[in-house]
Amino acid sequence: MNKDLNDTSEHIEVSVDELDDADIQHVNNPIVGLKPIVKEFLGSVKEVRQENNKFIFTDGAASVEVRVVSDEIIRVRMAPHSVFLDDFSYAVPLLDQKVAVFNFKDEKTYYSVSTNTVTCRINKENFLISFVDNDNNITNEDYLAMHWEENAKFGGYYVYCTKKSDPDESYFGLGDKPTDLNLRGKRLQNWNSDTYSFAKHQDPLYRSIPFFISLKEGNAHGIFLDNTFKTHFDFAQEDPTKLSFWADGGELQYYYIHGPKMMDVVKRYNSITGTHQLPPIWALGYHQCRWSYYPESKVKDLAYQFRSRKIPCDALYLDIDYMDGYRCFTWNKKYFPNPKKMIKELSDDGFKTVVIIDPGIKVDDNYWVFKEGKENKYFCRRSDDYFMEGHVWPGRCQFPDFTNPEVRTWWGGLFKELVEVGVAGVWNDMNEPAVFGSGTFPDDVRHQFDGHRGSHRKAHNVYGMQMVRATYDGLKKIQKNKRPFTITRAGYSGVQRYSCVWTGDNVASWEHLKIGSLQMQRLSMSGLPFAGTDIGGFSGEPTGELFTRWIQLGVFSPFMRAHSAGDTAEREPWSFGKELEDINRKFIELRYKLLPYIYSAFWEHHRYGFPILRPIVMLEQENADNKFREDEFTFGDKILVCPILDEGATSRNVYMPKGNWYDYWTHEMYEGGQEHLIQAPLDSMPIFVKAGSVIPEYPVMQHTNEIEIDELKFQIYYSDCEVNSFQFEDHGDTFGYEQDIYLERKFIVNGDKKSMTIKKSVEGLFNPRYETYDLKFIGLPFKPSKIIIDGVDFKGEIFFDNLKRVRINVSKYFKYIQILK
Ligand code: MIG
Repeated sequence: MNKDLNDTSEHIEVSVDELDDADIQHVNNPIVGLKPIVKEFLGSVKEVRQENNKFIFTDGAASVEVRVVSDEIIRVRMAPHSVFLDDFSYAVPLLDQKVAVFNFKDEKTYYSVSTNTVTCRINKENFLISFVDNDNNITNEDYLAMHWEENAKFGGYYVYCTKKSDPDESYFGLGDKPTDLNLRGKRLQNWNSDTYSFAKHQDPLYRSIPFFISLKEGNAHGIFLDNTFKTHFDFAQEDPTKLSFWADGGELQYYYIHGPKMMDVVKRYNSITGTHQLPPIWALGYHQCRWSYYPESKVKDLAYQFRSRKIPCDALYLDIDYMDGYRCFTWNKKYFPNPKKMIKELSDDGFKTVVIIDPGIKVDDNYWVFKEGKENKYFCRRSDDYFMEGHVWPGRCQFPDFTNPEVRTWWGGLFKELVEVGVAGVWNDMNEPAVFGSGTFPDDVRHQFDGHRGSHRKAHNVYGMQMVRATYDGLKKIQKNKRPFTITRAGYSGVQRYSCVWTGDNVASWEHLKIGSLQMQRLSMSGLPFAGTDIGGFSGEPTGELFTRWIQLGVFSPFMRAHSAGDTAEREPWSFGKELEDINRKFIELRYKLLPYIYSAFWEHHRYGFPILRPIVMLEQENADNKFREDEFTFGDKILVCPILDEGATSRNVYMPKGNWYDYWTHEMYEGGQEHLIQAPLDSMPIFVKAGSVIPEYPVMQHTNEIEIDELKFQIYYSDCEVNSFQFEDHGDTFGYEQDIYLERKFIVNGDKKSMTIKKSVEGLFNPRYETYDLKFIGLPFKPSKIIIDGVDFKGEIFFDNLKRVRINVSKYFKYIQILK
């Protein structure tokens, strides 16, 4: 397509026959034939004005706002007739961050807006926008001027942005897509969908996270298209030189997030959309779910099995059958005659009870939830004011409009009784929203959208997020200082502020084990690190081997829950015979041993925005081969996880990033920057610890509340260069950490051929009861003759074994330890 740059008209109109293939596919106009499809493009810049940190450019008719959000984040918005929509976002609660300085320049061919790290250039002649780093490298550049197309049926516009793509550029992110980690060459869309037994590459699934990371010649940046309508991304599929994203309505509004480190892009994305609260520590234990465990005797037996077989477990789930005719907030008294008593008994045994709550409210005038919703006009309505009705589990249902703050408050309050009964967590399902038959709501359903009214086209992708937000806020209010635990299926960017997610109805197959690993890594890179799969696969029957390999991956799933559909065989860690039960136990125990490490990784996310799972490409983004490594990742920054994902495999190749790595099981050391063949019979899984790490460990517990620690264990891995570690600790279930009631221990480990040192400092006001540490030094290259602690010779016994490990007990107040040859 040739755009006439000398055209002086306000916009440039392009009719459909002037567009090449790559543009035609963007055309999605339902009234094709009534009128030729015309795309309008920004023309040349005529004028610019500044309002604080915003710069508004216009071509005489349309306007573009460039806003400095932070040193590394710039937002771009486009308004076809210069009327910007309300500046409202469910995703971004923190729009203006600390901006040190920014500058505006009027150059010969372009205007520029720059911060300390990035410059946004707006070409005067053709309105093309580019982003440039401090070394004058263009990191991101428009291919076409932003454009739009009127939507005659609904009003508003389809809005488009087309940028250049480098042949070597890769793309990552976009949430739960069940496809290759590197998205180059794919076209994907976001429209929350209930996708039972989804297939590899199927799109879209349950969540809409319109955020991606580009990686080009080792440098990364991110784009977050904050638009809740159906959004589309073409990652150079149609044309290897173009990247396009567009939306079926709303405003073209995107954030450019500067890198160049992928890790920083994710952290910065989380800095605007928020991070998870710190989960209650029990939420990080092993959870057992099934559709459904009922009646009460079945649930009690399940609890009994866990404890008598000594398989750790923190939470049991009640799926839809606990309710009376699937009416939310009721109990089936035949199955559960006294829920309060049952939950109390489970709790005495160390089990939390989590219950499911769906959005569909049964149309039944004798049901108080329906009556309240009806009286107060809380349910969604169609364009002509009819109620939005659809069939789901309870039969004919109506659906609360969770985009209305008043409805959210009401909904949040409904949890009072469940909390009083003792329920510890809430699982929100079917909130895409899912409707039997039609799939979801029709487009014309109206939503309040926090005062920025819109149809379901605009509200669909945030419906689930607003439901779980109502749930989270309600629980938080009712439980006071106790951290809520919520889990949701649907979500939009920012949902991490309210909930963890699971990947929905997967399948008991080896392919799905791989898909699950990909989805968790991708969710983590997309700002939603607290995620997990249905361990074992929801539909279908896993073999014992598959289940065990899934439990192994599950140890390193941020959310670790086994779940299965009701029409499958029983699926507990002991369901596949004694031998596999023992292996499953060993790995669930590993989860509990690593809990203080896992909990610390969650703190690092909450406080600093780090992802929890980190694909290899994030660790070594300059190595081009890593763009395609997707079957291993680190959990936090110290543990390299290499799950076995193939049937019958008893070994695998492991790529270790540069540096030295210790086998978690044998303590053998490997040199990184290369692949190693690692043996992994069914009772093992390749796990490696980075040299210099300080890994805290708990004793095996049956649940997180079982044992008060009387001495904390640390494994300290020798390194010949300086390495930082930290460990986080607090009460485990309150918001005390917001008042600095927590403890963050920082360690620095270093070594040479003749000595090893470890320095410790602390931050925060929490003081655990135990007084000593049990320290195990691993991989020492020498036999120690002397240990000095804070300047004083250590007098106790020094255990040194043939695996070059030293073990000592020391006071928790130590600051400095030296081990000498
Ligand atoms: O229509 O509540 O993804 O985890 O067990 C199925 C029953 C509804 C779908 C969820 C699944 C849950 C199931 N639900």
